[in-house]
Amino acid sequence: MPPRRILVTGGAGQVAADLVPVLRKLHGAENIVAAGHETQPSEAVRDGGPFEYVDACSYQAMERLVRKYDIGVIYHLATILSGEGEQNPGLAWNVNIGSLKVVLDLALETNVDQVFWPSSIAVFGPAAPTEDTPQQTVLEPTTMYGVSKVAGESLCNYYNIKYGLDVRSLRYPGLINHKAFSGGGTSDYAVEVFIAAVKEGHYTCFVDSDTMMPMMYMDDGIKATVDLMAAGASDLSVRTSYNISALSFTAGEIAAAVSDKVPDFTYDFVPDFRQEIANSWPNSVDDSVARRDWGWSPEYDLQALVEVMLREIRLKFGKSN
Ligand code: AKB
Repeated sequence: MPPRRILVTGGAGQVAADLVPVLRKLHGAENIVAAGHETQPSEAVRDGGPFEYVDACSYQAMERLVRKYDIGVIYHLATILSGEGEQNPGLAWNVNIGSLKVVLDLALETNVDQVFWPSSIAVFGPAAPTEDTPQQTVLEPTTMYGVSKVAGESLCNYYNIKYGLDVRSLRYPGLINHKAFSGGGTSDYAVEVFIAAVKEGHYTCFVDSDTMMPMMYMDDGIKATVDLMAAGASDLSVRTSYNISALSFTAGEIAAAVSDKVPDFTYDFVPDFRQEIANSWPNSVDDSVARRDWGWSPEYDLQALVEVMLREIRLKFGKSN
């Protein structure tokens, strides 16, 4: 039997820039179809295997793609993030929920038998415990992004219970990477600080210095995604979405850690509308269920993350500071 072909939507996005090359290495480049909407993908994603443009909210367009490549697994990464979602709540709802419904329905109608969908720490709101937020707790988000992620988690769970569809999901923390930059997220300051330090020598952070949220180096996020998808179905006790955790630090702590390694780097804090979003999210989450069910554990601590990010960002922008 030839390997099942995999479709990755959101192919021009932050997670796909790292996930697609890993999947191509694992399963063969020709078996991984990346699909993006309008924005330019990274060169590696576009040139390293099949790439298509698609509107993931269009059932017909997605069906054409799934049938053309005889897709068996979908990583449905297309999403509008929290900051952009607060500025255009209608778009966030339509894209985040509309496209997920398309993917789940399409899976039932075609040969797709496994779906991955990213949720987020944004499912938690101010009513949830702030420290070590449990897997199961009150979900009352105050952003449209969070609302769409709670609804999406319930939809995934419903398709699993009602139709037996093998849908798997992670509540991603803020993901820190260097291959493609997200844009539109609230956790983006933890990436921007590296780019600004290397390119400009100064960063004005859009949240206060004592703002804390769960964060993770992208390699750990990709490992979690691949490991969850490879886990035995009978080991999984959660079909909404798993908490995963790696690091928690304040905006001031990450800026100081970068400043330790970049001479003359200066920074200040001028909060904008994203402060309120960040304030509504937890400081840390409890991922003991993911650890127990499928052996999740992260590898990167803050020091390792700062080292690799500075090395890669310097390489990317040809700087040696
Ligand atoms: C965002 O900031 O919107 C995302 C997330 C934490 O889900 N990176």
